[in-house]
Amino acid sequence: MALPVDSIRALSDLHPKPSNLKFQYGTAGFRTVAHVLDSVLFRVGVLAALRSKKLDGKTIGVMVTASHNPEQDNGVKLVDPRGEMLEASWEIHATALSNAQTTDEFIGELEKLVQTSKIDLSKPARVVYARDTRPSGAALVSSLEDGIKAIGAEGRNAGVTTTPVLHYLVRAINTKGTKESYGEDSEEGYFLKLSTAFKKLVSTRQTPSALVIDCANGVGAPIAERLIEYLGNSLPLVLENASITTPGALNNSCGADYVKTTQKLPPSLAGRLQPGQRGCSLDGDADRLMYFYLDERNQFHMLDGDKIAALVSAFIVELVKTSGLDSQIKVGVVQTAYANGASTKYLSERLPVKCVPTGVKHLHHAAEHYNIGIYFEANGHGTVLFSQPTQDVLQSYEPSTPAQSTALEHLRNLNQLINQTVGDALSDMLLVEVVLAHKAYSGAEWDSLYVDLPNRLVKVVVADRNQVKTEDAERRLVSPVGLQEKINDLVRRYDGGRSFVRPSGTEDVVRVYAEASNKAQSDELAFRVAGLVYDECGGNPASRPKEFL
Ligand code: G16
Repeated sequence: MALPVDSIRALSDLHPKPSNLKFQYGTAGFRTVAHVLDSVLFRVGVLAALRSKKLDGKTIGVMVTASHNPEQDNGVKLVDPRGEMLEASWEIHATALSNAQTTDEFIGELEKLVQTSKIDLSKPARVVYARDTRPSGAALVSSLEDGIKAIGAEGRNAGVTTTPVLHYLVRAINTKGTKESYGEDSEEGYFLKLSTAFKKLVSTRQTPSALVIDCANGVGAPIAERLIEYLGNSLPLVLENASITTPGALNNSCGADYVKTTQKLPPSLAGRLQPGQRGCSLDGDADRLMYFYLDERNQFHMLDGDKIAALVSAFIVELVKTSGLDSQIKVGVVQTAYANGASTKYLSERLPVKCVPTGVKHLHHAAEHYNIGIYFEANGHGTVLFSQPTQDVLQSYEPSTPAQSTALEHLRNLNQLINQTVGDALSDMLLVEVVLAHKAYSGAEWDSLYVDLPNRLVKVVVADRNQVKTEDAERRLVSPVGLQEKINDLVRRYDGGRSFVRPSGTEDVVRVYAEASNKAQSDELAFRVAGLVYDECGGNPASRPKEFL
């Protein structure tokens, strides 16, 4: 069987590639200003279908979102059959297809891919897709649908939903009717799975006080709204920043990325969050989570992905031990270089910790090496993975005391509560609430597990971010040559100083992270390193922050 070239040609001509642009499938798929993405979406539709054929008709997911990016951006990422990110070797195919200049070149690239990857075109192709609330989403989805149609694949539109729900659906569809069934393949199935497990886990605990959720004016709002119906009164939730139709509101001075990068309360929550009350922020597609609270002096305190990792790890390690399974189940944590030094110290004293490059796919794969692998990026993106053998052990294990039996039951329910396909802000939020309820912790008590080293994250716009190359899980620069030595010289002058530089995978910038033993020093170090990057990498004068001067 051959490619349906005529139909691909006819529809591809309706989605020409902008001639002057080069696309790249990066950390989180394709991501850039929305108005240039039409051809990319069409081609992703065709590619997703080929990926499905390659995997014997398994359903492939496509999510149209630009997550924490501003509203004018959009993007698209592919989801492999178990709900995980697209296999790395196919990222190259995605980039190649997106950059074919003409329809003929595109068809040539497709034929090459079919040959080199030995794709049996007679296999069925199935794609499930969804989008977030961005105004550009509907048109991009229709370009994607043209791609799916052009190659004759079967498409299922999952509508407007969160990235984690789409990942859930992909896994649920592909495991339906098997021993590894992940749940009903519908949004209802997702809500039921999470809420049922949550209610069981907190059934013996007091109902917590209300939690405020900053929905980033994104798709987390309608999905959290529906989750409330399923949770009933087991967890009182107050939704803020839920204006999904207000132009320009998405991720604007709110959301998880705003909280993490500014280390401030979103201004819209001033007066809405009471001292002592817990609050959390989702990002634009609800796969990141940031917690916070105000102390009695109205001071803001952030509880980021590192704090979530610390809270959750301690709880899981304790449950494994109490259940009597500690000789069979090894728990480990995965972080990136962004993890606060104090969190790494706290965690390493308790369990194995590994550092990998930024990006969920790296953390996810590393976490799969543990029986229970906990991974969180400092930006609030993360989850917990229970390996299949571990899930089998949890099912078959026979506890010998009531305490063991309770701990085992909690572990089984956590396995249901946690969306293990990808970081999921709402599932992670329920997980945090479970631990807080069990520990009877306030935000302040949770925060006191360890004290963060002051830190600062800065962006630098440079001529070409791809000139910046790193090694050792992004902790050391190899290019531009000589820059790392200059950074080392600076870092040495700061007490407790640490800094690293890496190119962003989602924005056209270079990121600089620095920490030191006090706030003024971490800020100064970050800006001085940013100044070095600016000078050595051809910084864009328009973007030169005044702090560098
Ligand atoms: C994406 C990835 C995250 C990663 C982030 C880094 O996040 O999914 O794992 O931490 O990009 O972005 P950058 O490379 O720009 O620093 P998201 O939430 O935007 O999909």
